[in-house]
Amino acid sequence: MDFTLHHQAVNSEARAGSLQTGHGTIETPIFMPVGTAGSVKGIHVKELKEDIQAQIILGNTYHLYLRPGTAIIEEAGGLHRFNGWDGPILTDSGGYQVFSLGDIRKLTEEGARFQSHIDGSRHLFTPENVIDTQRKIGADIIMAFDECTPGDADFDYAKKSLELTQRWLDRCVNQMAKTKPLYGHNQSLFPIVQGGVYPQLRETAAKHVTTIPSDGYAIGGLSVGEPEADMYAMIEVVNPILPKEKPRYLMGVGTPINILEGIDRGVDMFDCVMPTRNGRNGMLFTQNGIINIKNKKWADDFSPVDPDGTSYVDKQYSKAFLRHLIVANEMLGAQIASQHNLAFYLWLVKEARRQIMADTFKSWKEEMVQKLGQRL
Ligand code: PRF
Repeated sequence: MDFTLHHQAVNSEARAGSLQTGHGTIETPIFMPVGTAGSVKGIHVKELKEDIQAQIILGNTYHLYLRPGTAIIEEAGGLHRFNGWDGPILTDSGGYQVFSLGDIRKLTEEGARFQSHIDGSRHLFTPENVIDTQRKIGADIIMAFDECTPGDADFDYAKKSLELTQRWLDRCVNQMAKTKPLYGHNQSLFPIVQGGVYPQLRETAAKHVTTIPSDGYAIGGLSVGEPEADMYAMIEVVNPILPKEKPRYLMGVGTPINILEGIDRGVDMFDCVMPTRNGRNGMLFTQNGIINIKNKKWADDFSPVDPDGTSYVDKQYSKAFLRHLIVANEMLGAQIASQHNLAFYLWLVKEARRQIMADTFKSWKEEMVQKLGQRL
């Protein structure tokens, strides 16, 4: 998997690159829509590709393993065949999803024991079987099995947690070496940097992952309840240590502003459920700020959903109609809002890339951050 850096911004760590995968090239910086159970909720593959212009989507090992189960996906010929998305796919390892289960999971040296959120059945994820499952799902990018350290962990907890993640990473690397792709395309393992909100631990973690030759590196354990300033500070500690010539992926982040701040600090890849989850709930992201479409003030606003938007839904439907759909809990409302938000996120990273290439990123970003924070 080759990563080419095309341009480095002036007075910013922002970069424009391209990442070649067995399912096509990804232009970075990029936002990756989340398809937890194999589908980006409410969005057809055709719309993802043609209207939203997604270049890579995410799947979750935890969810796919529990339902429909790995055997079905393998029988289908991998997730690409199963869901009809022929672009690149990244799967998260389950480290974060299991962590989110709270008191129905237990971490040991061996791995994570947990109960299914669906039927309460008991399971064990280990670094080895999580790699095997991701091999079978057939993701182009496979994530290492990690413990996502909670945002409020004290230093001792964060240190022990990081050390466990590091030992698990070594086991993931061994398992990758012992196994092969099943469907003819290459699969790359991305290690994950943990370390809580402690610069010293983040530095150790970043140095450790760079000893492992990889096609890319991820930053985890952020946007998990810590102050935003800590998140930015940790990115600033980690990125200068990670190799310049490899893509950097900030996991599970975030708002449009978080994404621009991440790009400014040298992050290349992002994912988040926010555009779809918040969209279903009536929150629309636009260039001029955030709209809560449920607000009474939109009830008789017959102007387009977003006159500046790039998706066809932005001009096809009015704010008043979309408000009506969301308030009435009509499923089309959730679909329109998700499609609008995803198209906006993809526009945002594409425009960021254009500004980087034109050496105008920094001033554009400052201006955008002002606008994006407004409530309309
Ligand atoms: N680890 C994994 N997936 C993740 C995270 C992590 O730390 C996060 C944290 N924001 C989101 N998704 N494996």
